[in-house]
Order: sequence, then C-alpha cells, then structure tokens
Amino acid sequence: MQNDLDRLKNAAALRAVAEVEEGMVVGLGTGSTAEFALKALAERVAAGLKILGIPTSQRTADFARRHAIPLTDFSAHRDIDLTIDGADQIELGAWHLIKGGGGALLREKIVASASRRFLVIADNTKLVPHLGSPMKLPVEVIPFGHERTIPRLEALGLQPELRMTDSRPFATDSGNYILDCHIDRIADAPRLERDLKLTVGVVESGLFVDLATKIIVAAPGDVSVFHVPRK
Ligand code: A5P
Repeated sequence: MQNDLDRLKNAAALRAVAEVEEGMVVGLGTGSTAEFALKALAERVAAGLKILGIPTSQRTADFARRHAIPLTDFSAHRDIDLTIDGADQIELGAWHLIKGGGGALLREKIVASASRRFLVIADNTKLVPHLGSPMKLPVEVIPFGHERTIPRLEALGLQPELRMTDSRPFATDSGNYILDCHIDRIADAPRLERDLKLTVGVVESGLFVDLATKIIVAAPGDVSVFHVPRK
C-alpha cells in the first residue's frame, strides 16, 4: 500500500522514467524515491526497452538485479546519457542539493558528474528556500585520522557527528565513514563545497552544486518540472 508521500515520490519517478529512451546508459540512483524509478524502469525493460544501468550503490545494484534491469559499468561506458536520483534537500531557485542521507553520496556524485542529463526526483517536502538545518550535510571521510578531520570541519562552521549503525561507525560502499554535519543555513553552497574539497581527510561532500539539469517535484495533484541550464 502506498501512503501519500509514496504516491508523490512515484509521480515524480514516473515523470522522469518517461524520458528514458531505447539504447541509453542510465545512472540508477539510491534511496526510496529512486527505487520508485527503478520499479518503473524495470516495467519498461520487461516490456522490451533496451537500456543499461550504472548503479550508484550496492543496494541499488542488488535492487536492479532483482528487478532484471541489465547493468554495466564505467569500464564499458564512460558516459551516462541520463541519471535519475533523489535528494534530501533541493534549494529552490539555485537548484543545489544535499544528498547522502542513504550514505551513497560518493558514487552518486561520480555518476551524476558523468551524466549528460541529471534528473532529480522528489516530493515537495524536499524543496527548501535554503539548504541546511534540520537536514544535516553528510560528508564522506577516510576512516584513518577522522578524529583529526572533525576539527577541520568544525573550523568551516560545521558541527560533525560520526554516523553510527549498530553501535559501530557506518561504513560506505567504499569503506569510508560519514560525518553528518549540522549547519543552520548554507549561505554559499559553491564556496562550502570548495572548502570541503580542500580539506585533508574528506573524500566527498553531499553538496551537489550545479549538477542537476532537471528537477521534478511532485506535490498533491501536481508535478512541477524545473529545467536547469548547465553552467
Ligand atoms: C542516498 O545516499 C541519498 O542521496 C538519497 O538519494 C537521498 O537520501 C534521498 O533519499 P529518499 O528518496 O529515500 O528520501
């Protein structure tokens, strides 16, 4: 049974999957919204559509295999035609994103950056005037010396907290840790992204700046599509 939020996620997902065409290499996102897109894509594949998917996480790879979506990787295809993924927050107007609530931000960013078109799908609760609290910014860090990375992030105005699962640090698909960083309001996302990229110990941040090319947001009774020109 779908609840109201699921219906919105599904509506956004269906709108995005309608853009997938025969022969495409498709980036497959991670998370509950992306899984609605995977199910819709699987139905089109079962009906004869020929595509190849590049998953953004082990979880998505497993889901895609269970739903008979054929997979490929960067050794065979360096460029992705179109990627469909969710987001934790979407900044209205600037269209920067926070991603990584599911811990897949590193592969998600590699896949999004390799994509000609990056479609972000969400329900309208994800749309915010400014990125930041109450959503924390996930930052993937190397486990070695992460205790030293924490104060470097604090110096950038963040309040990092090591993500835990079953009383142990959460490990990403690449074996790294996640620091979930509280910040009241991200006033300048491109600058924070640059600062994070220059921080020793940081692998990747969950800030997705100037990556989305289309934002699809479902609200009750209405799906809005925002086109974002690439800079
Ligand atoms: C996974 O790491 C995330 O970037 C997800 O895309 C994001 O957390 C959105 O997930 P939901 O669609 O489950 O809200």
